[in-house]
Amino acid sequence: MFDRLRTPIVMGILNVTPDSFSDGGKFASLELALEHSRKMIDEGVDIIDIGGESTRPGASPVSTEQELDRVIPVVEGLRKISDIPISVDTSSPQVITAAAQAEANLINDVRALRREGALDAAAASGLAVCLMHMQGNPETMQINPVYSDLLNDIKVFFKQRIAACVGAGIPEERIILDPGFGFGKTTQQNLRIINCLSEFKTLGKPLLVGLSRKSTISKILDGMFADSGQELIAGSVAGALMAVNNGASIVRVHDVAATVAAMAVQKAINTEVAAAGYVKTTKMNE
Ligand code: 7PJ
Repeated sequence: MFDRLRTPIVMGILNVTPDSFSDGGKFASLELALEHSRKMIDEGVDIIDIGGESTRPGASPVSTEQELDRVIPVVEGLRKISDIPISVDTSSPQVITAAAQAEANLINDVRALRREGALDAAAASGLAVCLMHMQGNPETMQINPVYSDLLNDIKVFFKQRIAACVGAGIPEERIILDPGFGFGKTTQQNLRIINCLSEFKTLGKPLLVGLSRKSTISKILDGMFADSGQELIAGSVAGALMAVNNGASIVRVHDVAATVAAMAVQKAINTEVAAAGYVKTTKMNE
């Protein structure tokens, strides 16, 4: 699905929850969701990740009905106006199936298809899947996370989930891995994951990293500035660049324009070629 795209890939976040991490539910209605999607497409986003369940620390679960109501109309609406690749951030088998029918391209599951029925739904959908590592669940995951060996524990988890996917009929080539920055990890563990990201490359799968505007970034910056919000964007962009230089193929971000620009400079330096190498193709349907 990604062959016509440049790498690294910028995944733009489209939250359709009333209590989203930083969007404050601003995109809760279809029109606003599509407007925000158009803006991200203009800014050069490669794939849009639509999520209807808040997985912020302490968040409580959402019903299947609610999630379907929030997510599917946005997938259908976006597919009508654009051929941009669409990812759906879900753990629910019903949402996976409906997302595939609505012509989504990727299932992004923070629970790595561990919910009952999710593996089979994902296999039947024929879509690519992103398997994210999370210790515990969103309600309790930030209460004293403990690992015997952080990187190895995550690697073992990835191997188990890859085996489960393959067993269910999901081809290896459709699997993306994500170490789950902020999901059952201390600040220091999050930093180590980014610093040692290349360790996960041995599994031979593309890596996705999401650190945009997360609390580890704000903790690093805490007290340095008056709180303008700008520093959280700059900090998130810096984190995304580090993730890419350490092997991430996909970065999941709120701030598309800033990330695309920063990555163009990063690529120019890495390749010693001044051209950003990014030719904007029209992704809007007329
Ligand atoms: C992630 C995610 C992440 C993947 C969220 C937030 C919290 N999916 N969904 N990776 N985070 N794959 O955006 O702050 O890190 S929700």
